[in-house]
Amino acid sequence: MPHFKFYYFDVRGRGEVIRLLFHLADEKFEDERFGMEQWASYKPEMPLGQVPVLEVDGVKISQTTAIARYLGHQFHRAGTNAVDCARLDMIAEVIQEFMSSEGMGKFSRVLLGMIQANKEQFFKEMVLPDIEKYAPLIEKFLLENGNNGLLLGDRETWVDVFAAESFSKVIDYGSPDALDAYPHILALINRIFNHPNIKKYVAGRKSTPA
Ligand SMILES: N[C@@H](CCC(=O)N[C@@H](CS)C(=O)NCC(=O)O)C(=O)O
Repeated sequence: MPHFKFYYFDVRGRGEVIRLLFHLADEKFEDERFGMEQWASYKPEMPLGQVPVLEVDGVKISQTTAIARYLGHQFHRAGTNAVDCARLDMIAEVIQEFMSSEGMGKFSRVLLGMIQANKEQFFKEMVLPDIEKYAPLIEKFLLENGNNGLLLGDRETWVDVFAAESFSKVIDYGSPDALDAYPHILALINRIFNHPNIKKYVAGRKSTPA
């Protein structure tokens, strides 16, 4: 296995999916966490001036989906043929759009106080509409796969982890009932976060504001 070093802020944000993929695979990585006050010294070293970034034997990879897809292949948590890989990419793009959408894209910065707004009101007025737009699409893919709590096939892939982490944030930081209308997404979250490796990591994880 290569040496992995992962760079991200000391929050879940966009980066936690990568940490979860390492824990799911039970693979070691250096988890380099930093605060906003240290960011200026890291930023010039990052390929796109942003994080998350994964360094693989000294080579830095940026963009959440590129890193997660790479780990999916590395840890055999990807599709097993080109069509399945493309279908997983399609679903991952939907999740990435959700994470970059008008409300959801800003929600972490609201939670961290970087955008001044009332958290509850922002969630209700800005994030809920994004959930209503994107959650039905994910719900449909889950149903099409046979209602086993996974998006494709019968083994957890990197995209299942990406979807579970992204949607669980609206429950954990928004409202506990935010996904009540989407039982298949709830089943996916339940399945991923009850995987023994992930459950063990989350049980010992410190709580963060975003
Ligand atoms: N499309 C990128 C977005 C990355 C991104 O927005 N990163 C933010 C943190 S979540 C960042 O690095 N902000 C600091 C900056 O831009 O200076 C991805 O998904 O990785």
